[in-house]
Amino acid sequence: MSECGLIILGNSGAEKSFIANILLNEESFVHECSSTSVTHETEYRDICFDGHCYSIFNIPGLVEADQARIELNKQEIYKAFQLRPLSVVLFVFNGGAGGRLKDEDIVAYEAINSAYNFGDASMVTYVIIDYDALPANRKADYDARTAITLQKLLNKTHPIRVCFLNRINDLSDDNAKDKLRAQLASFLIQCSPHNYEKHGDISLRAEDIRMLKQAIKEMQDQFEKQLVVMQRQIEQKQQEFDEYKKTTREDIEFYKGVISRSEISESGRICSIS
Ligand SMILES: Nc1nc2c(ncn2[C@@H]2O[C@H](COP(=O)(O)OP(=O)(O)OP(=O)(O)O)[C@@H](O)[C@H]2O)c(=O)[nH]1
Ligand SMILES: [Mg+2]
Repeated sequence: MSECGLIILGNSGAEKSFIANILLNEESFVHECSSTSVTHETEYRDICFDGHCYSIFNIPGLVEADQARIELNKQEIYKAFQLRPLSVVLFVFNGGAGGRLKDEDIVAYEAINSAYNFGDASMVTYVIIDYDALPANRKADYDARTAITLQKLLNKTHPIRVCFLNRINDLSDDNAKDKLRAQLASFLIQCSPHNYEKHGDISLRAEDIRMLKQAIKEMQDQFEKQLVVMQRQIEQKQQEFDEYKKTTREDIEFYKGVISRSEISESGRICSIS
């Protein structure tokens, strides 16, 4: 059994279950294009690759329109941390229309952060930005701008570690899935697990969501203006991303091999938590 969790958080539709399945190289968890939330109960599966073992959790999103559902979602999120306090937490943000970060995603992050105190250290929060509506040939400095904006919106003084994923257009394209898996795996290997203690409850009330989203929107609008005078910082950051992409290109080939050889552990069936 794996002692270390891989807790994938984010809102409904952020593609959490899809990402978990890509890592597992199997359609283990249900993922659907749906106007309502798909995952409602926390479940997990163990996986080992390259000597690293994790319990990958499939967890509901947090934000929903009604309070009763939010309360249920909170409980499902607690379960994952109770079962595997030592975890790597990946928070999935979507690059929404026009490439802007979704206000709702920041609201969800802050609410969960209020319970688990992700803190400021770059080691604690690992972020996946899943490009939703964006073309692969987006603006050259998009990654840097987005990472810097996110750092600001999440109120971190240290840079956060971000993995940018491209959307796969054809879900039957196994090669594209292999590439995505390798990209995720090489990012994951660099993420150190942290012991998460619950300091309080996840703080989110349905009636406050609209106001919270508006506050984030205003912050994002304001910061967009500041970015104009941050060109040098953006260029530097983009260089870092470009360098990283170059060095991970070989890793992608490496992980393709490692993961295809790896075996899901005996206890690798889906475990539901009641
Ligand atoms: N074509 C394509 N579809 C994707 C991609 N990533 C995710 N999807 C689809 O997006 C939809 C939503 O993803 P899910 O993984 O179900 O989202 P979730 O975050 O688990 O959502 P909840 O379970 O409601 O919390 C699913 O239909 C996925 O198959 C991609 O790269 N390409
Ligand atoms: Mg899901």
